[in-house]
Amino acid sequence: PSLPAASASISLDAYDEEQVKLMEERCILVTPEDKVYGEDSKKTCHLMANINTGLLHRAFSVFLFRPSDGRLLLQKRADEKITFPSMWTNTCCSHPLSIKSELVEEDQAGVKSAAIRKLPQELGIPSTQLKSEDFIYLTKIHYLAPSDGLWGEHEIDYILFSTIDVDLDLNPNEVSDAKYVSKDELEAMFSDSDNSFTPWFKLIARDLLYPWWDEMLAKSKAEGSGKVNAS
Ligand code: DMA
Ligand code: MN
Repeated sequence: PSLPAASASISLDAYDEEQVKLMEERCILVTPEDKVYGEDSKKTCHLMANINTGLLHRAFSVFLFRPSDGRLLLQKRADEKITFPSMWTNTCCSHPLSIKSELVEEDQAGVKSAAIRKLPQELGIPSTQLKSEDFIYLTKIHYLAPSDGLWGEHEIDYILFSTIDVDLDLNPNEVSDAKYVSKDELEAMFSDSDNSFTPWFKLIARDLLYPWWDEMLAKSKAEGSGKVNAS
């Protein structure tokens, strides 16, 4: 990729202070083959001017299911978010940072560690309820999506599934609502034009989610926990 365009000239004054601070985080720059070659700020990585030159970074998307009924936990992004505000999406998304522990590629340990950092920060899940071995890595997807013209996403996104019980205490600066949904309830939400959804969640839901979800439900049943009882 060519060098990113200037990011210093784009003002963040109009945005939420806490979210502006997070734009200083150091994201991991990767090639389309997901080979790490550097780092840059979250701000630089999410400006469409830079994405249009090929700038690509590493991310993760968590899908958390409730063991008792196999329902998926969705969140609604806070109005304060700079990219894709006020949209419904999967449980939690963010970026592994360019630090030693989150750069580890063996067993996808780096992205799992980033997920264990962000689930408490966004949803208030106690860290004690989160263990690396409870996250299953499914695949990674390369996608590009504009948000509002100025901002967008261009990522290699690692998909992580987990079927665990958690307590929630939403951080209103990140998440304005959350709910557990069955497949039918999710379809009903998609059909309601009052709801908007992030482009990556729509993409994953359309192409990938349902076979995995079915397999997860079947496996929970087969394991004889007898706990999952989804319609
Ligand atoms: C970025 O999510 C990651 C993906 C997969 C879109 P985000 O905008 O929620 O990141 P953060 O929570 O760090 O702002
Ligand atoms: Mn991103």
